[in-house]
Amino acid sequence: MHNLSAKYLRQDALPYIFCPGCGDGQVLNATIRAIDDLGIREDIAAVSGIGCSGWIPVYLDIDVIHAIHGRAIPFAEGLKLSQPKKKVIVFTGDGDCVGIGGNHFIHAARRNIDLTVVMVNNYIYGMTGGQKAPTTPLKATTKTSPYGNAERTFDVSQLAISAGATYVARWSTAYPVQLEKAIKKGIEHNGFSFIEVMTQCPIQTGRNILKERDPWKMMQWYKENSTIAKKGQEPEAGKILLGELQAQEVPEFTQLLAEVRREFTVEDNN
Ligand SMILES: Cc1ncc(C[n+]2csc(CCOP(=O)(O)OP(=O)(O)O)c2C)c(N)n1
Ligand SMILES: [Mg+2]
Repeated sequence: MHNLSAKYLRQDALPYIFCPGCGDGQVLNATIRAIDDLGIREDIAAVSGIGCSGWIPVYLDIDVIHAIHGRAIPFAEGLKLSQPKKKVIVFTGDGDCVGIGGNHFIHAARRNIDLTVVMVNNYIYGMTGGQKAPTTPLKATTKTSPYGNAERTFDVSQLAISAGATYVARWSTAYPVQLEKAIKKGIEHNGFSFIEVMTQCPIQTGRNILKERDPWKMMQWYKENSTIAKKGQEPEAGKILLGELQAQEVPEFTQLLAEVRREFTVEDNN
């Protein structure tokens, strides 16, 4: 067994529930490498919602809360507020984050609370059998859009930026090194960090949307259909924009809250 696997995985929880070729294992791999590089195992806690992607942190031998569908972010906010020194990382799916959990997501971004949210975007509700999500491409067929999806989609990274997230990056599983670096930067960033990972789901997205179930070919598809953001350069139209999309220093919520409490207490005592 690889030494990082032996060091970080709960051996008694293995084997994974992930299907063969699922990108969730690659997201877990990138996260383990980021945590190991930063040397912060003791200072980190993970929270996830419900969905295949919600299982990503369950295998990590650190403090983990596997919460309820759409509510990973509020659980994480509660944890961060009670233990502000902890670095809290959230694993969520596209349905979990911006379907049922959309309202929590935008408000946590607006507050700029110090969380690192890693969202697996597989274009679909994977765990429940392939229903359309707010990220399902227009006209794509799914179990709940058999004649094609008539809904426009969320660009979730842009939504995060508009709502106030102060670190935003989007990569795909075809860029594991860049993904690990983005997770590291997200953890180090003091504020709301959002990392969107375009991830192959060979079973649901492969069967229903991309009509290609070979995980390698799916990763190639993501590579061919994406473009990397470069300063001063217009991105290629119609492609998925990857790269660091936002990096701003703005006062963080738990620190602002402590400041407001201090000011209030001083005034109250006078
Ligand atoms: C309140 C509630 N509503 C619905 C469900 C059923 N449910 C479980 S996971 C899921 C969607 C999962 O999709 P996503 O968040 O994209 O995760 P993925 O499985 O694709 O990683 C749904 C609808 C639930 N568990 N709880
Ligand atoms: Mg999904």
